[in-house]
Order: sequence, then C-alpha cells, then structure tokens
Amino acid sequence: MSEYVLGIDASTQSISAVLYGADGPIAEKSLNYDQALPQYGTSGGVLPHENPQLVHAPPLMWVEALDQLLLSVKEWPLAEVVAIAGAAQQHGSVYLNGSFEKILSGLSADAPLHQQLAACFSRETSPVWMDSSTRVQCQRLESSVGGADRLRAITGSNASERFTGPQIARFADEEPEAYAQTQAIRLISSFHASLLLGKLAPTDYGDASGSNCFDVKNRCWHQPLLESCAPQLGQRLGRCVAPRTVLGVIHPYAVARFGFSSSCTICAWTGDNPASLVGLGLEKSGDCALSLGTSDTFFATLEEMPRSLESQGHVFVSGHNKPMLLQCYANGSRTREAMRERWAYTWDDYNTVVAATPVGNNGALLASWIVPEITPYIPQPCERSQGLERHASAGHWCRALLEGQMLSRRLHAESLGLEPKRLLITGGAAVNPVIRQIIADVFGVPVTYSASTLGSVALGAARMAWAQIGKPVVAVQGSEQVILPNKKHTETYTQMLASYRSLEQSC
Ligand code: XUL
Repeated sequence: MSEYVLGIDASTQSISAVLYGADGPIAEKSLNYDQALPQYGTSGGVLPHENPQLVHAPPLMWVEALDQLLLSVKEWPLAEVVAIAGAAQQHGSVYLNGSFEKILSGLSADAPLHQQLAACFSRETSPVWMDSSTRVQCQRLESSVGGADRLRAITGSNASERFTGPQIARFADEEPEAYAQTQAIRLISSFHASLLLGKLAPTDYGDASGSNCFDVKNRCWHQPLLESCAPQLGQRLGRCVAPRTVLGVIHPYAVARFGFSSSCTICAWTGDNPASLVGLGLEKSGDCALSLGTSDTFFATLEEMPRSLESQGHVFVSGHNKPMLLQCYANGSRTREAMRERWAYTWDDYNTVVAATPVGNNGALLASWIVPEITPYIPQPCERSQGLERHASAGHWCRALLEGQMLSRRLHAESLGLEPKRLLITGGAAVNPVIRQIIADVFGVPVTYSASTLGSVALGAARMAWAQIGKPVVAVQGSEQVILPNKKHTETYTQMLASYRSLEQSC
C-alpha cells in the first residue's frame, strides 16, 4: 500500500490542500472563500468594515470551507493518507464557548460540519492579522514588563497590533461578559487542527510566537504577559508544543465523512510563514525569501536567536523549530490589485505600460498604503508621491507602485541587517516577470523563482507531515528560474533609496 500525507493551507483568502507522497506533491485543490461561500459576505476573505482598523472574518466560514474542501478531494486516496499537517494565516484568534468540545466529539458524519458547530462560538467573528485596532492594549503590554525593549527581548517582537495577545486583551476589555463565556481560545491554526482531531488542539511554537505572550528563547507561554492581557488567559489558550508534534489520530467523524483511515495522525498546525520557510527549503542560516501574497513577507532562517532586534522585525519559531526573522507588509497584493483596477487594466496591460517607462521612473516615486501598514507602522491608509505630477502617465503610476514597494522591502530588510546573497520569491504575484525583475534589480541579487503553481505554505505543511512520519523529503519540485539583476538598474535604485525613505517618513 502506498503512503501519502496531506498538507493544508488555511490562508486569508482561500484554503488549499496538497497530497504528497514519496516523489513529492501529487495533487492540489483550493477553495476561495469569497467565491465558494458568498453567503458569509467576505471580500478577500475578511468582512468589510467602515473602520479600516477593524478586520475580522467569520470562523464558521473556515469550518464550512474545510468540510467542502475535504469533500471535494474524495477521489484522492484519502484512506492511504497516514498524517495531516497544516498551516494558517498567523495571529488571528477563535473564541469558543463551553459546548465546543462536547459538540465536536459527538459530530454526526451525515451533516455538514458548520451546521453542527454553529452554536460553539462565544464571539461570532475572529480578528485576523490585518486588524490594527489594539494600540491601547499594545501599550499596556509593553508597560507591564517595563517597556518596549524588554517585551521585544522576551517575545522576539515589538508589541504588535495584529498579534494574538493584544487582540484577546481588547476583546476582554470591551466585552468582558463574552470573554467570561469563552472557555477556550485557539489560533486559527490550532482551531483547524482541533476540527480534525476532535478535541482542543495545542498551539505550536511557530504560531504562539506571533502572540506577544510567548517566550521565544525558552519556548513557553510567558505567564505574566498572558495575565496582563486578560484574566485566566493561560487556561483558555492551553499548552503549546513543538512544530509538527503528533497530537493523536484523526476524528472518527472525518473517517466516516471523508474516507480517511482511522490510524491517520494529526500533527500540530503552524503559521503560514513558519510553514512557508519549510516549503521553500530555507534551512541554512541567512537563506532569505520574499513572499508576495495578500501580505508581503520577508523572512530568513537563523541559526541562533539574535542578540538584539530592530523594532520592525519579528523572531518567530520556524517549522524546522529554528529561529526565523520576519517582516510583514500589509500592503502586498491588495495594493497592487488596487493600482491595476485604478486604470482598469489586466495584468498584461499593466506589465506593458510599465515596460514602456524607464527603470527608476525618471525619479518619480510612490508610497501607497491603502490599508494601515505594519512595516513601517502607518495607522491609517495614506499615499505620498514625488514627481508623479510631472510624469502622470498610467505607466509611471504603475511602475512607481512596484518600485516603491520593493525599495521599501530592501530598506527595511537592511535595517535588520539582512543582506541576501540570493533571494527566493514565492506567492501569487511571483508569477509576474516584471515584478520579479524589479525585485532582482532593487536588491541587486539573483532571484530564484520556482515555476510550480503549488504554494510554499501547503507544500511546507505537507513536508512537515512527511518528515514527521520519518521519511526523507525530496528536493524542491518544479522548474526553477533564476532572474539576474542588471547592475546599472541596481545603481539607479540604490541612489533612490534615500528619497524613498524621506517619502515614507513624510506619512
Ligand atoms: C505575519 C502576518 C501575515 C499573516 C498572513 O506576521 O501577519 O503574513 O501570517 O499571511
């Protein structure tokens, strides 16, 4: 009998699964929340809100999406899947009342999951990583341990609005009764793992490190920080475990409903970025990648914990259980799409007009944040331009956005001391050859791009499950392309960095 594993990626806009075996990935399937489940009213996987700082999603939509995705892959040899691991968008939290575990353990395989779990939430919506409404709670967290530097030394991060601890703190502050009704809180990753396991699953170190309540050096919750977020938070969050720890066997519900074997094991789920690092094979210290998705993230594997950390980076625990550095930019693909829509272009049109403008855009620059930005911290949408009045063609605007975004990625990576020798790129926008060349030219290094359509997060999760069953992981699949930088263009961009920095600081 063949052996397979499943890797699942519960991302911001969609959920995907990959079937993985001895030769690597075999099949993949994706479900987009807005398209497949329009009844939840999401746009880009989140609920529209007049306040751009409040960004939530309905957790019941994630439940229904998981159910539908697994029903849709019934033709895969699910009975031969021996382990499942997954990864989810980081930081978001799911609030469960006292009935969750009881209802979960007694599920009937004949009814859809969301119908049975509808009454299990003590909060109907879940804040996700794009939420930036917790400034007050962040300040409280910092002062509870004696300041920003101390918090960064313990948790590997500045107090960050989107992180799980400040998010829970805001809920407990503003809705104390609903918080009291909350028996358990899980990260989006450990919530999904719980559904497959049939009981509350622990959170892994990778996702716990995005909470501002996790001691990254000692790999455990930091009790005083938990307490300063909300009363008895430790009990509600449960324990945390090393990435890919085997949590137990699959829920009998999933055996009967989807056709898994009753001996299939469930591994701890992690965050999308810690898993992506595994999917990209970034195991050596200093290996860097730029992921171009809803958010753009710049990340690197480290051999040891850094001694000090600049304020705009985070140290997380990777899917390899090693320290990783990460910077997150909230204005990734959504902002690129918004510029494309501003001119009613297809991506082909977009690339054509960019190609007709000179590299460096005659000095015209744009910094555009259509949603509050994380790196650098910009609390409200904001746009700043320089020289675009003189060069007002669509091509100049379209180029200015891409160049500005990548100058920003370089500027902030350098502020963390990250100077890649080679840069891997991944995520939906990495298919775009114009964007790839701008990245190679701005950073001045060869950019490696894997032409496989498979996302690095689902692949990383699958590899974690595969490694967990003791199997050797095969090398990266798919044809790799290397995009070389043009030295002259790199010089142009290097000269533009200072002007870009001033533009950014003017917001
Ligand atoms: C990382 C971050 C995002 C989310 C969604 O800190 O907030 O990258 O994980 O992808």
